[in-house]
Amino acid sequence: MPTASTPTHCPYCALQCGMALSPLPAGGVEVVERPDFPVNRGALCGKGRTAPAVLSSGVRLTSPLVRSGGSLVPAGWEEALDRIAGEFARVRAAHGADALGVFGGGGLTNEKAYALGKFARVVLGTSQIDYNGRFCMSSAAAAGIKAFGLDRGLPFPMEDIPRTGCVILVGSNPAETMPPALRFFDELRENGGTLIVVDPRRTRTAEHADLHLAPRPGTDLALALGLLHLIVAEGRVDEEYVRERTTGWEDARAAAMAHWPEYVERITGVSVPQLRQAVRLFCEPAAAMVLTARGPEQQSKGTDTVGAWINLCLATGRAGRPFSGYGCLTGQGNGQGGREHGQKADQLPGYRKLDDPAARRHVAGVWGVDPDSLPGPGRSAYELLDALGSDVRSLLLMGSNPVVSAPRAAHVEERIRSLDFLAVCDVVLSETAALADVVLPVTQWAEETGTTTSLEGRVLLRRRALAAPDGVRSDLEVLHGLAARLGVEKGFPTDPEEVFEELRRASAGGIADYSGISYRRLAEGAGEGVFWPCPADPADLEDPEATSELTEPVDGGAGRQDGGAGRRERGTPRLFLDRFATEDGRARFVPVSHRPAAEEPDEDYPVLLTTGRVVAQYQSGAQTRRVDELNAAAPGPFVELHPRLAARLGAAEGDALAVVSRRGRAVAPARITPGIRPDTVFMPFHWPGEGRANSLTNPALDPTSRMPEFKVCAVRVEKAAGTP
Ligand SMILES: Nc1nc2c(c(=O)[nH]1)N[C@H]1C(S)=C(S)[C@@H](COP(=O)(O)OP(=O)(O)OC[C@H]3O[C@@H](n4cnc5c(=O)[nH]c(N)nc54)[C@H](O)[C@@H]3O)O[C@H]1N2
Ligand SMILES: Nc1nc2c(c(=O)[nH]1)N[C@H]1C(S)=C(S)[C@@H](COP(=O)(O)OP(=O)(O)OC[C@H]3O[C@@H](n4cnc5c(=O)[nH]c(N)nc54)[C@H](O)[C@@H]3O)O[C@H]1N2
Ligand code: SF4
Ligand SMILES: [Mo]
Repeated sequence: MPTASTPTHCPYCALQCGMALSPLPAGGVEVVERPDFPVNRGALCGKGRTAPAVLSSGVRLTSPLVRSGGSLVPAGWEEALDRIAGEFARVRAAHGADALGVFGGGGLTNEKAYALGKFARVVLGTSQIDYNGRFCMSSAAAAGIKAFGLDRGLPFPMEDIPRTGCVILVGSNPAETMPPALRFFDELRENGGTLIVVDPRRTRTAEHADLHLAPRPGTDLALALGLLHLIVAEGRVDEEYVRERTTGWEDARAAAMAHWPEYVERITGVSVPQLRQAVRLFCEPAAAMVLTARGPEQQSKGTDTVGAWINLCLATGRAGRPFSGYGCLTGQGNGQGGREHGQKADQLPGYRKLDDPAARRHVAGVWGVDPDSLPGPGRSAYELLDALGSDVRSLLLMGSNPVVSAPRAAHVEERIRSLDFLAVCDVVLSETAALADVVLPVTQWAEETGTTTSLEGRVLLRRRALAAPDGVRSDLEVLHGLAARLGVEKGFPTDPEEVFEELRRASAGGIADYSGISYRRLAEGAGEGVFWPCPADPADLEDPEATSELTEPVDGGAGRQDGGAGRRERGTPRLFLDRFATEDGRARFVPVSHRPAAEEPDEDYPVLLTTGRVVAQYQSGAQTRRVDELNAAAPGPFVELHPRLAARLGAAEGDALAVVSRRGRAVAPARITPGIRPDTVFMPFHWPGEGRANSLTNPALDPTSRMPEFKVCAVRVEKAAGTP
């Protein structure tokens, strides 16, 4: 094992901050700064700084567990793997391959996500695979593909943010969710640019803004349409750009013109003067950006909502030009790569479509199987969870904790309990792992090598820095062992680099083309990574057969960019500068109109609930709730509410509040702040049990992305007996 410090990246969010791990004399590692990595320049949030705490044996699983007589008891690896393979074979024989389900995660490395998708299609033969990224950025991805022909969260590096004139940050709270990224917005303002934050709460991010718009949750679509209406009315459309680089403007324009500013004010609660001010700040500088995160995306109309914000960029000529554009701030550590290589229900590696015959032929060729043997597209994440125990009888879960993080969680928990068989691979005994029949303890970020793709589309190498404890195996070893037991001896290597080499070939010629990226190249220099698409350099590939295929142009689509010599080293940091990734190279406007949330307040449920995050906890909290320092900073759930609503309830700070929706009830202490809209309460979703926010949330799905409506539902708030 290395004795010097090993450069790597944080295990948590999509910023993928650079850090180094240094061995400690008494064993284990400590985090040291890596100022050479350009995105965070050494800065880390508390989660990244304390990440090694989850490596210690006190908090993690170090032995497989097998259910016996109602409880989970330690077992050997052979027994545990035999049991899973045996159950999967039995269920498949009795109910068919689609009775087997697989649920993955956006935190898994590219190698794991790729191997998991291949395992489902080739070994199990099931179409029933999806992953938690569906709950994350799927609406932005769908809107990006519609408009630009390609989904890469940010089409430019973060370092471009301080060089634009104005950023509208819609439903994104980087002060809590990506603290080192706040620097880019502060630098923007130091350079004379402006920041507009759109959030129903005056967040710590909004404190950094020049203008804070606080719309009613679930009304971002109307807000964007109102702004576009004003842009047209004030003659601020970039007619030449619209003519030369886009299609579909007339329909989008007509839809926007139906959204009068006064009408939009009534829907959103954002005043007409504020709308006008936002238009002025956005349109006056030479360049501007719109960045969205989960606020506008996690809605049952998230795809249309993001489409409306993209329309705003297109009408004003702010896409595919230097320091301008639309971007989505992807969330999980490998949220970007995790959606490119095949763990999504409708997808094959390289961001290929499972229902595209040419894509099936290419990938089946790399996998050495008959294209006709590949199943078709399966169900989306919530639909898959909802089908557990009925159509889907046996599940393999890797990298998610849906008992805490899925919408309508009590129902999802009940579905999980009704499974014939559940196998979970995790590093800790998560709330979902605790329900499993077999739990497999796996290695973590610092103990294994692998690649992730950050929110910028930057492929990065995480390196093994210490040995894993005895009794623990990697996810790749698990898949290898299960495949062998199910009769597939070859094609599931345990060496991550070998998996990556296959992924390169499988992705070649696809939209997310990684064929020109190698571990060697990723390890070069300061480890700044390579931006996809990065088609292969023929000299790089050993296999001359593959070379001719790999050097074909990137399906004419990806939109050649700041190419030239730099391209081979860094890939493609900036997309769309010459053309968009559509067939005709033009961006497409989408005609969209306002519609209400799936559940609007009424007499019985008069208040809006929205949900999100706090800085010290990560997601379902499975990892961060096991770190003392983070628990001290964020010990439990709370209900954020406005003083006026608190007064109406007769509630004081810290009083136990019961929040009740049509799906369930949650109890947590009141946190009173004038920064939130009086018609809205906010709960973070990091905790299980009584304070579980997802007991309340609405699984209404976006028709295109199948994203659930985490960001708005109707609730009743009452004082609960006792103190929580
Ligand atoms: N500390 C921490 N950091 C994280 C994570 C974590 O769990 N904890 N998770 C990572 C992941 S996977 C993700 S996806 C990202 C998420 O990163 P963000 O999107 O920044 O996080 P959220 O808190 O979910 O939502 C952002 C904001 O949306 C606002 N909002 C709620 N409803 C609406 C609405 O209807 N419209 C608008 N415009 N805004 C609304 C909320 O008030 C909130 O401030 O964070 C990543 N980073
Ligand atoms: N109400 C509400 N709910 C939400 C959201 C919201 O804003 N509001 N946001 C949604 C979003 S954006 C997301 S991304 C989801 C996330 O929610 P989850 O999918 O539950 O995400 P995590 O809590 O990160 O779960 C990851 C699990 O995998 C384990 N793990 C970590 N690394 C590995 C690995 O390498 N291998 C294996 N096998 N396991 C590993 C962790 O210990 C943990 O148990 O939550 C969604 N739920
Ligand atoms: S901002 Fe994200 S990547 Fe950076 S240290 Fe924090 S959790 Fe890790
Ligand atoms: Mo996410």
